[in-house]
Amino acid sequence: AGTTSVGESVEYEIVGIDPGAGIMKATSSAIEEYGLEDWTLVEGSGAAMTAALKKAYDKEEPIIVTGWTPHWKFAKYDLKYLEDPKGIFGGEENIHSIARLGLKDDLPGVYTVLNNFFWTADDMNTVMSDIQEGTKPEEAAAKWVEENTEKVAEWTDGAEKGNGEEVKLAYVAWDSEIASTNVIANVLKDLGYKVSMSQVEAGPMWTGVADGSVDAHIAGWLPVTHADYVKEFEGKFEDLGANLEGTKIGLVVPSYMEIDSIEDLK
Ligand code: PBE
Repeated sequence: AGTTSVGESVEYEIVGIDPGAGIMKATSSAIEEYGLEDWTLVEGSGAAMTAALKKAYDKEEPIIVTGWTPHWKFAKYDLKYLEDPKGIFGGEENIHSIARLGLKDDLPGVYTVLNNFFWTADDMNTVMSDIQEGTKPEEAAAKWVEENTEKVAEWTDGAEKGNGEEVKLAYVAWDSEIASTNVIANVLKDLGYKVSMSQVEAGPMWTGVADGSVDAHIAGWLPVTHADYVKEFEGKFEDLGANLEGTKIGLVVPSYMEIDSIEDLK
């Protein structure tokens, strides 16, 4: 440490992810609200962020990333959220399943599964960690589905079987959503639907459901993280409620860093 400030030690950079992510908007607000005008939020991707984190962590170097829970990085590394006394990043949130208008009539079986879909952070972590350790996403999803037949039976309860009808799911390449979307795709395929998963940015994911070119996404972080998208497309989608409760977003650092609050970045 000595005379080097935290800012100097990380070149006044916060390692971000894809620009459409809600956490990027929240971080920009935090930079403003905490008076961090010397700082830059670097755009990238979820994968680039975890790569940068690994690189720094292995050398015990300082790093500040945009982070969220559930995420495998908390099991793999010793990390902490920086306190956010101004509450810019919101509190605990839930992940919602979001359907296009008309899905209920057009594909009632799919609608029922998405409406019933509910799991825990532990469930998601199991799939995410498998993928992180090298299992292909579709295989990790298939394995979780095989090992959790009771839970899956609750989701498919009362759902009409498919006969090869096409279902279009959109998702963003965030580790949490790669896990969830692969699991739901697996369940719908088992039920007889032909599922396509398109990987897009957050904006197009919400737009696709709103204009009906996509049937659903299961990645609505609410009420705060995706508030702008909800506002923009209000009335053009159906919110099927939470599929996972107790998420969190914020600025994350390795525990070996001697700061505790976003205020310490000033
Ligand atoms: N995330 C993961 C997303 C939602 C899911 C926190 C990176 C976001 O910030 O929009």
